[in-house]
Amino acid sequence: MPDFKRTLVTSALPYANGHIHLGHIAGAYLPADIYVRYLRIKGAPVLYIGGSDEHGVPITLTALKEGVQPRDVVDRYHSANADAFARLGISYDIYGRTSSELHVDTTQSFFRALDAAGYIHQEDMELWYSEQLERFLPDRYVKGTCPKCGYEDANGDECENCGAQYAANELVSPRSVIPGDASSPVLRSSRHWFLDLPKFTDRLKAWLDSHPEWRANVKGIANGWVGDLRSRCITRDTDWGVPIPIDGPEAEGKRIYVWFDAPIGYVTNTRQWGMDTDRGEDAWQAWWKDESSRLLHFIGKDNVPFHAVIFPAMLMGQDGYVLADNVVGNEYLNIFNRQTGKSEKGSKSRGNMISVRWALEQFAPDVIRYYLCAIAPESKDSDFDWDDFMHRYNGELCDVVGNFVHRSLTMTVKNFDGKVPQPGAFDAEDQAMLDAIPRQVDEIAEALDGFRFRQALERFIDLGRKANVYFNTKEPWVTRKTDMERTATTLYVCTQVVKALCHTMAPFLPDGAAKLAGILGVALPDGGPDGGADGWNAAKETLAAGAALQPPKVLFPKLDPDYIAELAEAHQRGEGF
Ligand code: B3M
Ligand code: ZN
Repeated sequence: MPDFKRTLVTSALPYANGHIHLGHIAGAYLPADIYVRYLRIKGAPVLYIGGSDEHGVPITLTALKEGVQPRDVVDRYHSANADAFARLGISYDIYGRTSSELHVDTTQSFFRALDAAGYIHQEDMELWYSEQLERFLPDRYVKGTCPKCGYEDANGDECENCGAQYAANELVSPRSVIPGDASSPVLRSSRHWFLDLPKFTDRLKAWLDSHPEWRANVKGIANGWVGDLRSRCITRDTDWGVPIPIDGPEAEGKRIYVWFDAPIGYVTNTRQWGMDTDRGEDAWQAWWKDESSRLLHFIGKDNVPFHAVIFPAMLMGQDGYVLADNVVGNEYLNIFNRQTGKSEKGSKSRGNMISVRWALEQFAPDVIRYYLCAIAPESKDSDFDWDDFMHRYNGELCDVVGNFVHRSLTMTVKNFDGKVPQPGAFDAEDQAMLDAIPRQVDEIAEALDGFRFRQALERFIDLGRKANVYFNTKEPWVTRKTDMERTATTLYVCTQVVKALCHTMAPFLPDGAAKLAGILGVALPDGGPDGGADGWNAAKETLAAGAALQPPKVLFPKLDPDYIAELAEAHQRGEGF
């Protein structure tokens, strides 16, 4: 792997047409945030870009159904989602918007550059049209019967049931979904712009082949696409979107397609960040156009083709852009239904999803972060299950790590005047525990470097398990009555483990880490775009005897089973949003 000077991390831009939910968090946001926080504490320069996706049919349809303007919809959900992310501790450097003026500029310059390089052409297409409303019905504005599987509620461009994608005119028995539109859609010709994806086939293949380390699920989807590339329509008949940068009647009533402009939002938001932070208009280029910059996309599985094929082609078609070094795609978070005893697909329309804002009304951010990382759907789908949620959090984070930290610090503060005790000679068990610290810290790092977040968290808990075994073997509550030097040595060793736990929990559990750092009086460096001190390997450094400790507080309060049962019932009634 080349030596990268900086890392640019992106998380998918959620549509600003609804509240973000735990499925989103487990897929594209928490893993990215953990990774970014890990780089920050290591002192590696990193920039984390996010924002709202504010164009496209999902937004205009919501506006239409509510009888408001698309602008009203995106304003509402952009701020609601920015707030939910912030409260959960998803630590973006910027949470931007694709409805901004700057984004029009970035998108149009992509379009122009690709057009000038010969990668865009025009074609006439047959599209559904409403004679009653005198407008085209792009994508989800029409529903009908799937030409492949016969599903009767298929969208105009794709079938949710079988996953098929098809041309509009293949849809059987189309009907308009616009309220009040009683006419039957008819086919009408419209001229559109297409991106010549087949021209990128060889380069895309070579690039994908150069990344054997990517997750199998992502590689599989990407290779499938690259094996069968067709030109893709990148414009739509709509008035909500980035205007096509072409003068003339053929562009009238048309806009750039949302999936062309959305990933460009990462570039726009990097530009915006540079200006907001007074680094200048060109600051974004160091992140996007310098070979020593590493680009990472964190996304849900359904977005893989756009991040591992189409957007990379859009970058390849211009000069100087870096390509993603990894596309970390996740599977889905399902919901375990306690009544049926079955796992079901989580979705807002089924009423079984849990929104971030609702979850934050019930739990501290660290509680949610812990469970979603513990069950992260990395290589296969996973289930959100209330019993499992309580048992994992209470049984692992509270009982193993929280409990060890609390009893170690309480005994130390009480028996040694609020200071790290002076140890005596180490016996074999002390030494084994001390030796385990750097090993375990490196193992957690190794998992994080490989984007295996579940495993990283398991290794973190494992350090707590080892520490509890040590504590129980040494019985400082017994030796305290007979052998103060022995007790001092034991608690000195325990304090070193507590310190390592503090540094290593920081990427996963930022609030717990900050509290604990305050108690220990240690600094947790939090670098950023310019990098900083290495606070990760500082986990292996000793906390000197004599260092002052603050009285401990409970880091991770336990969840009450009755309360969880109540919430599970409320969720079952559909109140989780
Ligand atoms: N808004 C789809 C989604 O929210 C789309 C992602 C854009 S990423 C550039 O899942
Ligand atoms: Zn189908």
